[in-house]
Amino acid sequence: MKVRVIELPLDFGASRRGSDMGPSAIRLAGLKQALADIGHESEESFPGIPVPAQEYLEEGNERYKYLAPIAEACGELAKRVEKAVDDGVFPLVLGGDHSIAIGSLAGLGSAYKKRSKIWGTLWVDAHGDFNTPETTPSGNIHGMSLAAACGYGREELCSLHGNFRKLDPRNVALVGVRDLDTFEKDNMREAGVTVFTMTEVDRLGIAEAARRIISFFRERVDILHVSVDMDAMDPMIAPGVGIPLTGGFSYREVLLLAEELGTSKLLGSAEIVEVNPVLDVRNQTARMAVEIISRLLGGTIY
Ligand code: HAR
Ligand code: MN
Ligand code: MN
Ligand code: MN
Repeated sequence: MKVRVIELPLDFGASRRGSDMGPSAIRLAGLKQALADIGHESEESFPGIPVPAQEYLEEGNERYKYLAPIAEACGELAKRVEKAVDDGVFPLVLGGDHSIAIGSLAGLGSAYKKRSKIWGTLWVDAHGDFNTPETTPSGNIHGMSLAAACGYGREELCSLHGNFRKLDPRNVALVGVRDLDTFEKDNMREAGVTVFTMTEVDRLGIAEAARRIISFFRERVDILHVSVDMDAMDPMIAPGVGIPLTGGFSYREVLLLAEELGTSKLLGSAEIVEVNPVLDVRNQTARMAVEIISRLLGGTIY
């Protein structure tokens, strides 16, 4: 299979800067070779998507900071993701902070709509990213991206790349979740997304949780996107993220989940976000990202 790597080095959807260096850290950690090792040819989406530097931008409204430049960059990302699906290659999106998912999900929504395919998203994250400008405690758009794709939030984000709801929230599951804002929970309940909290993973064990996640999608969708926020991992294995939060996935848990997804034949695209080299230790988090990508794309130990 041919993998097209699409990078969006944008970090102003979050407060902690530095995730704009994520894509180059992931490349440096050996992404191309890791893909080749499991038999995938890869190509880059060239030239890169232009992203202005935060220092030269106006923050804009404090309830949705940097909305205009985020919408612009995500619009370009949406085009490229849709084109990758049209070209029959596997879109692998590298962030950047999680606001970039607005672009990925818009591109996928549009690509699958014209094929009449039912698609879903697994959101691997410590957070829900289901705030709206009304509920956000921070004004940071990376905490609103999943909501926007499901049609909740600012028009500029919800109608990006086409005036329709990109993703049906009933076809969304989140896993790794351990930090939700009070009103964000209300948004999620109203939308009807399915949440596998960290508590649930503890109760079931990761093997059973992975089985349930995969059957959830098998029963509902033709094709699955996975969006991996590296803060879903425990900071012991992924310290280089904007918001490290204790109690995340262990090394073996996340690789088991990724491997089960990789062998499920459901995956049509993937995205890795929030690798922050400024906060990392010897590129450990980027290396972890490469291991996760390798499993998601079918890599196994033996
Ligand atoms: N819920 C908080 C907010 O909306 C924090 C969101 C953090 N998001 C990410 N991506 N790091 O998941 O501001
Ligand atoms: Mn996130
Ligand atoms: Mn997160
Ligand atoms: Mn973050």
